[in-house]
Amino acid sequence: MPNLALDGESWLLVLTGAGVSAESGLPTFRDANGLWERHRVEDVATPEAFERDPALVWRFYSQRRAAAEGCRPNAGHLAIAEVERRLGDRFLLVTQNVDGLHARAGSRRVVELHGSLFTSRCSRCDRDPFPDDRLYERDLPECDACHARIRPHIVWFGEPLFPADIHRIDSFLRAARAGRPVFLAAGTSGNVYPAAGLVHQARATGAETWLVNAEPAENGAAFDHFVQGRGAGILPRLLGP
Ligand code: BJW
Ligand code: ZN
Repeated sequence: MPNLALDGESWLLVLTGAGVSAESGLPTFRDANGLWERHRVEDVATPEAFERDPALVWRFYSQRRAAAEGCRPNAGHLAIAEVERRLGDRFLLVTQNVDGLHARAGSRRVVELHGSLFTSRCSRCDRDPFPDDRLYERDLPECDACHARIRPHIVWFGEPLFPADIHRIDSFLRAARAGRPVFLAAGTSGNVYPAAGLVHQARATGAETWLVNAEPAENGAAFDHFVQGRGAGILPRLLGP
């Protein structure tokens, strides 16, 4: 089993996707039985879907809130939290997952690139996003300030990422040039951009690039190393001292 051999010079940027939470019991998106087998993306994960049928979108995200609350971080999440404790500020985790499992495993330097299941915001005014773990079926929430609909704080297709997140990733990669940058993607199919382009950005800073995934990824050709298999088994050994 390979090991990243991280040392006092290493700077590690980790990108995770749904495959990392699969062994906690949460479905991925694009596998057989994945979320996109059971729901049309255009019905539940676009701003147009929310305009058209907010109750359907809230049911989808309420079910996912309940599912995420009912499961626990696995050995992959824990290994990622552990390596952060060793590297400190030379570590950054970028997750496409909205399930909150990395934070529950102890990760602190986390960018939630596609938002969070447990945060909501107004769909119209710029009132701050707020923590929210309620389940909505028919009585949908409205903004206290402007009475527009409250929506999940999720980045849907066709929506831009949060500028502060992009800035944080760019700053980390710039700082990493001072040492030995390493990029690791885990449990992601490499289908969704801009996240799938992060490997190219990391390569441009001179990073060595690793992929851990159950199957070859769409953007797999961009990685120096591919370790095929399950995250919960591989990550503790790959990231271990
Ligand atoms: C295991 C495992 C185990 C299983 N161990 N492995 C450039 C080119 C082409 C298209 C575009 C482009 N740039 C932008 C686009 C459009 C679009 C896009 O990428 N479309 C593609 C699908 C073609 N991107 C966007 O719209 C993005 N926005 C944007 O670009 O804005 C630009 C803009 C600028 C200015 C103004 C306006 C716009 C936003 C993308 C948002 C994605 N949102 C979603 C849903 C919301 C979150 C949620 O509800 O959870 O995010 S889509 C969905 O896919 C979700 C995920 O985070 C994301 C990635 O999926 P992930 O994590 O990779 O999961 P899977 O299922 O695909 O893969 C899991 C993998 O794990 C599999 O390979 C398994 O084998 C593996 N696995 N078990 C290890 N145990
Ligand atoms: Zn409002």
